[in-house]
Amino acid sequence: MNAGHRDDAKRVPLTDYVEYGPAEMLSRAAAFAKHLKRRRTVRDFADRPVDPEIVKHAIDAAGTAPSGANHQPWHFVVIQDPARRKALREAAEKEEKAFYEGKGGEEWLQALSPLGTDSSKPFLETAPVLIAVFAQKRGGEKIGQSKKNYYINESVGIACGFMLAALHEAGLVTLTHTPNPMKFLTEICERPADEKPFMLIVAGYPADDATVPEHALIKKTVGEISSWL
Ligand code: IYR
Repeated sequence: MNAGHRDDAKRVPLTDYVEYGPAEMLSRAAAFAKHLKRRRTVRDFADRPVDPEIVKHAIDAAGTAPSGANHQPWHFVVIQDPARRKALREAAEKEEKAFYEGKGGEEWLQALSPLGTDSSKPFLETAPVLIAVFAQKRGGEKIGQSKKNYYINESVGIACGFMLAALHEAGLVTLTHTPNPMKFLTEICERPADEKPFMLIVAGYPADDATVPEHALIKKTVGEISSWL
């Protein structure tokens, strides 16, 4: 009765939940927000290597994201091979050049202007971690299945958020990069044609002289981004 689920589907006890006392709960919530507020999108990367185990943990964290029907409609390609990275950079910079030379349209280019981005993407070759995220139209809760997937963008978006938080927690800086269009990733990453290239996540150590745009420090307040009815 009122359980919010049917009892005939096989269920197991919730054993992973830990309840904190009210004071600890509050301080954890505050500390987590404070920690995430220190995250910055960085475009100036050092070429220092990162332990691949850290990347594996970040993928593990991303893979815990909630997803439509628990189909986990994502695949992460860690691109290490220098030849692939060179090809990727060349393809991305070609698209970006067209974008910045006008294809993006006046309003979009004006919105980006305070970020100071342009078509040069050296980090695609120099940053130690480059992960291409793919969204799967078909799949299932197990590898090899080909059922229809649901809420694909929402699911993969949340997984990317988890991954960014995990990399930040490990002490790395990150960049979400979405070359537009990014169909070229399919071939470079050897993925099937029915998977959609979703996002590139770049991570590593910041360059010694790394800077971030002042514009990116403007954040809306809790009062501005929420209504309590
Ligand atoms: N993909 C381009 C343009 C770009 C678009 C948005 I929206 C940004 O927030 C940042 C950049 C690029 O990566 O330069």
